[in-house]
Amino acid sequence: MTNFKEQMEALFRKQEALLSRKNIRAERGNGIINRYKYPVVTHDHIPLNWRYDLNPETNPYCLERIGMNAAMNAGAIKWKGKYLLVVRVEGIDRKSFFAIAESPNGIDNFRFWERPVALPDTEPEETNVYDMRLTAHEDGWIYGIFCSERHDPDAAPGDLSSAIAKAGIVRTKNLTDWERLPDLQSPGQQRNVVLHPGFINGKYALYTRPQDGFIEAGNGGGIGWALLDDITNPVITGETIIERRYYHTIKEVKNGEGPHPIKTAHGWLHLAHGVRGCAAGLRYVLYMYMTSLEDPAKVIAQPAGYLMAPQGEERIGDVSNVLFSNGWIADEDGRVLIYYASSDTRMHVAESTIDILVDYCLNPPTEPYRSAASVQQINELIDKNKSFTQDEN
Ligand code: M1P
Repeated sequence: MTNFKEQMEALFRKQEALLSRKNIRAERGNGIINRYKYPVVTHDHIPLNWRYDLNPETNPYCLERIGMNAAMNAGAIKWKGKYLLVVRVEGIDRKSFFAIAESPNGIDNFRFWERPVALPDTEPEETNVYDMRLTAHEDGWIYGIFCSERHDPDAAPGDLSSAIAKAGIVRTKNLTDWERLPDLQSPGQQRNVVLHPGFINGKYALYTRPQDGFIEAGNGGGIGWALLDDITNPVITGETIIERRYYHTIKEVKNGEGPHPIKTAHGWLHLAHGVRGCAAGLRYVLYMYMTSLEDPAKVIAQPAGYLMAPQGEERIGDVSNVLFSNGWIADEDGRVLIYYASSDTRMHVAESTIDILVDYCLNPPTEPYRSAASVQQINELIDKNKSFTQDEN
């Protein structure tokens, strides 16, 4: 016979050890970002009372009743001095939902609020929701834009995979009560839609990712930019591609804006994901670019290649070889915390500063597009380093 009390106490003890574990800065890598050793939120962080029936009468074998599969792709915001992640929690039933986890320092001790986020359920066809980007907008609201997914009503009989991706929009003043606005209306499908924090010529501004189908970006050439007169009637009438995909780069197949950009004295810092194909499937990496302060749709810096790619245990998970970020926090002291998910499974944090990220964006060579040009870039650096190198062969 199960000793319910003992087993339950052991589960709570084990979880408390995980939640209170101090995170450790990993060894210095390339100087641009520093990873932390332990994932910050995983499915094991999900409160036990969301998963277990705690009553021994109705759960005599002490079994988990509602299983959790992953905790990933979190939006982020600093709010009332605390570091909050709006985590995409995925149950074992494949459905995602949002739940807020809070930390006192941004790098460890993340604990979920009492209940998951209850989004207003206004869209009867909506099957799945995920990847919320949070924006504290100049208008005083905190907006959350997320992917709202449903089965394609025009799918052929028996085709249960074709789906439609739309951008759902909610807003809140307290992160507890959410008002749902109409979904973004756009000519094609949309994922990775992000609200710019300020008005642009009196309009709301969106980073978009137009796509032909549910998976393929197709003719949607990259990250787009669209202005809205009224966020409560969000209709895209014109969209310009500002950050393009290119052949034989890290963003050949797809790219998408991460969190909303961070304002600096030198321009807006952007974090995005780039996707390329390989024999193992799609490979998702994180990269950066900068846009002009005066015109956030004008790209002014594009360091070549990726900022971060999956490494170690990050490489493996439900969808392996993926790093994805839709949340970062710029602290008052210049620190930047980059929250990223690995392989659609768990959340991590990496640390940098505004100054370092600006330097990283403005100084490395830009994309060479050809091997011969890459060699030339390396030779130029070797030449520049001549007087600093002791042994010249
Ligand atoms: O599985 C990797 C990612 O795939 C999608 O991103 P994108 O639309 O850019 O291809 C999303 O489903 C995302 O949630 C997921 O992490």
